[in-house]
Amino acid sequence: MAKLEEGLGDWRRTHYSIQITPELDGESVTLFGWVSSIRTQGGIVFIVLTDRDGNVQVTVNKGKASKETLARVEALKPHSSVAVQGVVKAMAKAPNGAEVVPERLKILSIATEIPSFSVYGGETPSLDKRLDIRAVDLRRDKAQATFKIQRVVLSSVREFLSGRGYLEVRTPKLISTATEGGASLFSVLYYNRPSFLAQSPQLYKEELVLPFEKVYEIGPAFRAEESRTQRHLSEITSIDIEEAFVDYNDVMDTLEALIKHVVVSVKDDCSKDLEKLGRGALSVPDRFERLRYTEVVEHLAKEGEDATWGEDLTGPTTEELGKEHPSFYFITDWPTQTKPFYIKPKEDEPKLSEAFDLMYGALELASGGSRVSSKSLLVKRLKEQKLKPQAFEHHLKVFDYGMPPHAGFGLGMERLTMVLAGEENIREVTLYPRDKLRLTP
Ligand code: AMO
Repeated sequence: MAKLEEGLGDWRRTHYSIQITPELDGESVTLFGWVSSIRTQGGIVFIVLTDRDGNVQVTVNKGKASKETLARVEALKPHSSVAVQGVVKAMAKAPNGAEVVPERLKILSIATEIPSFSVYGGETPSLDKRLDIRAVDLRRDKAQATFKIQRVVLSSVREFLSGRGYLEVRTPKLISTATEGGASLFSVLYYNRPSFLAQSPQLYKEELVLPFEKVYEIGPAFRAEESRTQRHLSEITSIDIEEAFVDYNDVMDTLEALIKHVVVSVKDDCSKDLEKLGRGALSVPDRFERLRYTEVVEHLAKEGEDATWGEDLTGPTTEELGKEHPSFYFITDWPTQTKPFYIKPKEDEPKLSEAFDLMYGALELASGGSRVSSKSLLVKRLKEQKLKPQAFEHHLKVFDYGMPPHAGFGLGMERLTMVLAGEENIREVTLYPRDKLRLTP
C-alpha cells in the first residue's frame, strides 16, 4: 500500500461542490476540498466534502470500492484535505440532488488536529477561542457569509467611486507626523529615526487633489486605542475620498449616494449570505437626515442626557440618539474645537466647523468635512491645537501652489460591514483583528 498522503500530481478541479447537480448524471468530475463529516451506514460511507462554495456528498460503497480507496477512507479524519475523481449520480436524497461516487480518492493532507469547536454547524464558541485558529474558524458558514458581504462592499465602493471619476491612490503608511491627534499613534523605528504608522491618509489625500482633483484610497489605518470596545480596533481599513472645488455638503451627498449603492449591491449579490446571517437587506431612508450638532446637544440635554456643548458625544449619549435615529443620519456643524486642525471653521461663525459625522444608530461610520485651504489659517489652527507648524513644513509648502477649496471623508470599512452583516462586534468582520491585547494570529 502506497503512503496515504499524496501530492496534487496532474489532478485539477473540474467542478466546485455547488456545480454538482442531477443534470451532470454520469459525468466524470474532479473535486477538491475538505472532509466536513464522515458517516458509515450499512456498507456505505458518506463523506461530505466542503469547498469554498458549499458541500457535496461523496458516497463510497465498501463492497465495490478498491482496496486503496477503502484504506484511504478508513484513514480519513474530518478537516483532512482531499481530492476525488469520480462519477456524478443523480440522487434525490442527496444535497443538491446529486452525489459523487469516487473512482479514485487522494488524501492531500490528513488533519492531525480537530478544532476544539464545531466549525460545521453547532454552537458558536467564544470569539477569542475562535480567533486563535482564525483560518479554520473562517470556514464557518456565517463567517463565509460575512466576508462575502465585505467583498461586495469593497467592490461596490470601487465601482461607485471609479465610475464617478475618482482616482484610486496609495499613500505612505510610515509617516513622520500625526494627523488625528497624538494619543492614538503607534511609533515605529524607521532605520534610526522615529516615525509613526499612519492614522489616516489625511494630509496626502488633501495634497493629491492638486494633481488629480478627485481621489480615493482604501487602505489600512492604525490607531493605538487604549480602550477595548466592540467598535474599536488598532488596525482598520479606511475608505477615504478627497475632492477639489466642493464643500462638506457636496461630499455628504456623495457619501449618501455611496452608501445607497453599497446597500443595493449587497442586497442584489448577497441574498443567500444575508439569509445565512438570519437577516434581510437593510432599508435605507430616501434622504439621510442632517442634524446640526448644537440642536442635537440641546435636545439631548433637555432629555436629561449628559451632553455638553463643545464636547464630543460620548457612548451613553450616542446610544440614546441611536434609539431616536436607528438608521443612517448625519450630525453636522460640529464645534471647531472638537475637530482636527484640517477641518474648516465656518466663515460666518468660526466657533462651528464645516464638519460632519455619518451615523448608523449609535455607531459612527464616517467623518469628514470641508478643509482649510488657506495656509495662514492652517498654521493658526495647528497652533490652536498645540501642534508645531514646523513639523508640517512639507505639507504646508503645498499650500503655496494654489491649494483649491476641497472636502472629503473617511469611512470605516469594518463598521460599514458590521451594519450590513448585523454584527455587534467589529472583530467578527475583521479577518485578523488587532487590539490592545491581540497581535496574533
Ligand atoms: P476618523 O478618525 O473619524 O476620521 O475616522 C474615520 C472613520 O474610521 C473609523 N474608525 C475606526 N473604526 C474602528 N476602530 C477604530 N479604532 C477606528 N478609528 C476610526 C470610523 C470613523 O468614522 N481623517 C479623518 C476623515 C476625514 O476627515 O476625511 C479621520 O480619520 O468609522
